[in-house]
Amino acid sequence: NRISVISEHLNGIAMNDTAAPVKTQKEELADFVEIFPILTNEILKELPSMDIPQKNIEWIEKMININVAGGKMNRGLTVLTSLQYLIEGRPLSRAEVFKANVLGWCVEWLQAYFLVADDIMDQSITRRGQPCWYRQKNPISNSGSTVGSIAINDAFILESCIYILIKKYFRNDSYYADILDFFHEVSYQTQLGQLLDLTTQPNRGDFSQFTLDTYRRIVKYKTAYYSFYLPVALAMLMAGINSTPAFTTALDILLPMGEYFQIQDDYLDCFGNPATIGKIGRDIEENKCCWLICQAILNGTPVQIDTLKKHYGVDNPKDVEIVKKIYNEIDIRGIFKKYEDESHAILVNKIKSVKIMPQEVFFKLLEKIYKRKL
Ligand code: GPP
Ligand code: MG
Ligand code: MG
Repeated sequence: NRISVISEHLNGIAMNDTAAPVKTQKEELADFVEIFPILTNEILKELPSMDIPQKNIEWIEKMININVAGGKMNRGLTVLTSLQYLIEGRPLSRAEVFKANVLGWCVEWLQAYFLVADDIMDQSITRRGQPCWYRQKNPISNSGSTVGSIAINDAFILESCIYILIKKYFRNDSYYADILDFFHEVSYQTQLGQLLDLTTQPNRGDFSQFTLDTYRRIVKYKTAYYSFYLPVALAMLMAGINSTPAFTTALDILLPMGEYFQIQDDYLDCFGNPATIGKIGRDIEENKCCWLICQAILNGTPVQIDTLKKHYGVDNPKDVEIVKKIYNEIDIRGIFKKYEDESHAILVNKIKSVKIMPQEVFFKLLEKIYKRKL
């Protein structure tokens, strides 16, 4: 079939060490997107020989297509972009471009695994403009049931795919074990972040843990490691960097950058356009320790905070409206704008002081997220 022809073709390229042509950003995106069906096929093609019935293979295919593809792909593209800046003075080979993109897709697979599970835990409605996977129609049932709790197992399958792909393409590389370690460690850090995210608000109306320190700890673990540090660290491994100070420098910049990104996410959860961000915010309903409520507690009057305690964390549009009204009263948009500018300036200064590796790695990432609307 067509995919296996392309697959053989690309595997040929991957083995071939000729220099990759210089490409525009659009062409790089097209290259990245092009390998997705090939990687999916790598996973699916093993299943018949494992005696997995065709209807289950189709389930996995659909589940991968819906959950892994269709995001912004920023994290996935970051591996190649970073590698290009890290390898100075010579063009990347076709094999390097291909392998960086494989690792990029592994980060996207990791994210898919997290989001499928997170949407169940957060009782979210939509993701990337369609119903969350657990709310979609069960593809093999005709009784009108949903995927439901099978989505928990699908999240596990998505996780397993990462290791199938890494083994397939990196087994013979000296840094194979390091890649595995990074995925394992970052998964654990993100799981810890998810635990913090879900347990910081055991009782509605209790704001005692809603502080910026608590908030920062949550988002460092639940977002920053996997979204910012992981893709750059993978590129660093591919570039042959193994000095601890280089990884420490990367962490020192990418964790605060991840915090900045999550604060934007929190702002968009409340004020973003669902048609643009592809999801309907539920932070207020879910009683989340998000940046907005922490700021409201810091900036509100005792009366406003008292009102928030009564209405925050209630799954009812009237209560949500009251919370948003107080956000507006304290000019949360102004507070956010000021934060966004200050935090951008701090990151720029931090990046300017980097000597151990090319600053462009970090500037490029920052540029992508500054003042984002989705
Ligand atoms: C999404 O955060 C959460 C994660 C990416 C981590 C999930 C980790 C697991 C181990 C399941 P969010 O709920 O704040 O974001 P969104 O608004 O996109 O749902
Ligand atoms: Mg969540
Ligand atoms: Mg969520």
